[in-house]
Order: sequence, then structure tokens, then C-alpha cells
Amino acid sequence: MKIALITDTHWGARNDNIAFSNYFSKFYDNIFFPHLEKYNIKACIHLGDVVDRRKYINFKTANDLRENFVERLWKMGVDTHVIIGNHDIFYKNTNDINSMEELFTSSDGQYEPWIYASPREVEFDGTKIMMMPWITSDNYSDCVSAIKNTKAQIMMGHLEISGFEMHRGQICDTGFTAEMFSKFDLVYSGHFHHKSTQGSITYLGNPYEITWSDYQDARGFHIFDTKTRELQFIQNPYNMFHKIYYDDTKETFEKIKERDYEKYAGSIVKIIVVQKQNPYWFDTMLDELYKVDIVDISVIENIDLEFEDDDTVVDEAEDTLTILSNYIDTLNIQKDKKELDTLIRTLYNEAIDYQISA
Ligand SMILES: [Mn+2]
Repeated sequence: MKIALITDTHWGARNDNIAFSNYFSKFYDNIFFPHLEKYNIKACIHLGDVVDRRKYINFKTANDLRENFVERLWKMGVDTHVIIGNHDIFYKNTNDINSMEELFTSSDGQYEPWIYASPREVEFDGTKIMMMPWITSDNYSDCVSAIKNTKAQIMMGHLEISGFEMHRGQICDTGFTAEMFSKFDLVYSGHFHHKSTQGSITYLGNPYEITWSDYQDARGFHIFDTKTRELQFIQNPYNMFHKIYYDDTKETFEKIKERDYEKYAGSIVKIIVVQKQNPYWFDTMLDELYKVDIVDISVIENIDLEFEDDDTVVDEAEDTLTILSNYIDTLNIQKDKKELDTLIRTLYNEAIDYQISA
């Protein structure tokens, strides 16, 4: 049997920002649900962090979550299971009060979809899977004994394991050791939004971009086959974050004017100025971008160093880019000096930008 695995959907992310909600919807409308329909997938496991905010929910977000996810799965006859993540719980030290049970439990105490706030073994077409929610001080001993006693070879959970990448290039140094889960043949987890694998443990990654750290980092969902134990990745082709490198020494006015700006509609764009010789061309590009309903545009240009008082210092001082350029100029290389200079300028501006936004 084939099971859709999705995790860290974070409904209501970025303060219930409507642009993000629209961007998320494109994934559900055009990628996730059509895939489930086309391949007749009748089971789904959500590996935690269904919603973004731990303490309360915005009703528009609650409506989105119900109409565009939970009810759609139910109407399609998809057997849905939800593992509680750290963003789904009210208190930090217990899963007892969680958004999923509060939102989806009916008056007779029945809840749909099935929600796992405590560890439980579930069988899918003969394959046992250990469902492991966020481990707190409250359920720690239950979780440890569930791991010890289960005969399941597969575990799915919302785990913080040290040594894995949280975002690309950022490794987690807290949490449990991978050793704690070593008895399982396969462990799939939510929590870190970056997709990565070490040994038997795979972080599946969330379905879409939520912050700049997700930029150019493949996102999507998976289909797990209980028979073959194969895991198939279905990538989300939509991006929220875009960078445009502006260098008008390599462009013509016509090329700038006629570029396809439509693809940036509804998204967030950062323009990194590599070289700007013609302010009119630059403004033309901005005008074209503003025509296509962009959520946010920021421009990253070389920021000049400022000195206080001492005029002599100002006279003699060179800004960082000039120092870099002059240095490159003195290098004993013939080829590609210009390219190297451009690359250094690009990196410098990006580093400045990272400093500002971090
Ligand atoms: Mn998360």
C-alpha cells in the first residue's frame, strides 16, 4: 500500500500572511491533491507541525486548514493520521493540550483524523509503523518504553536529533542521539524543514518555502510504499523566494524590459545589485516588477562605509569593494579577472544582506 507522507505544513505561518497562504494553496491544489487522486493514494501520515502557532489560531487559518486539507482528505476517502509536533502543542513540557485535538474532536469525543499525542503502533496493510509524537519530559518514559517494546521496524515521528541539518548548512547540536532510534530499519521524521538522510534516519523536509533559509532548497512531499519500502519524492515546483542578480553591463535595455516578470507574481524578490551603470534601466526593471503584484521587493546594493569626524581617514579610506577590486587587479592572473571581480562583488553584497536579515 502507498502512503503519502507530508510534514511541517505550518498553517498560519508568517503571522497568517495571506500571500503565504495563497502560495501554500498552489501546492495543495496543483501538486499534492492531484497526485493523490491520480495514483489513487488512500492513506496519509502527517509527521507534525500541522499549524504554525502554538498558543492560538486565526479563524481564516483554521478555515484554510479544514477546507483545503482535512476535509479534502476526508472527502477523497484518504485515511489520515496526524503525529503531534512541537508547534501543535500549547505547553512546552506536555502534548496534552494540542491544537489538533482541540480543532478536530467532535462533541462525542471522537476525533478525525487520527491524532497521535502519545506513541502508538499502527498497522498499514500488514506493516507496523511506530508513530512517535514530539517527545517531552511528560511522555519521555512512555516513548522510551514504546521504542523498547515495539516489534515495528519502521518509525515515523517528529523528532529532534542532533547532528542533522535544520536548514541547509545549519547543524543541530541539541536533541536526542541517532542511537536512541537505531533499532528501527527506517525512521522518517518531521521537525527540521531541510530534507536529509543519515543512515536509517531521514528528515523528509516540509512542502514549501517559509523563510529565506529555505531558498533554493528542494521541498515537497513523499510517497512511501509499505511493500517495497521505497520512498518517492515529489518536488514542489513553486518558489516563494527569488533572487535577481542585476548587472546591466551584461544586458541591453530591451532584454531588461522584456524579461518574464510574471513568474515573480505573488512572491518575494530580492534584487542583488552586482553592477548598476544605468539608473534608468534599473528603474525600468523595478517598474516591470511592481506591475506583477509582488509581495515584497528588497534591493541589496553596496553599502558604503561611514566614518565619523576624521576627514583625513575619509580621504584615504577605500570602501571594501574598492579594496577587493584593487586586490584582484594586482593578482598575477590573466584570464577571467573581470569574472572574479563580479563574483567577489556578488558575494560581498550577499554577505552584507545576510548580515542585515539574519
Ligand atoms: Mn516545523
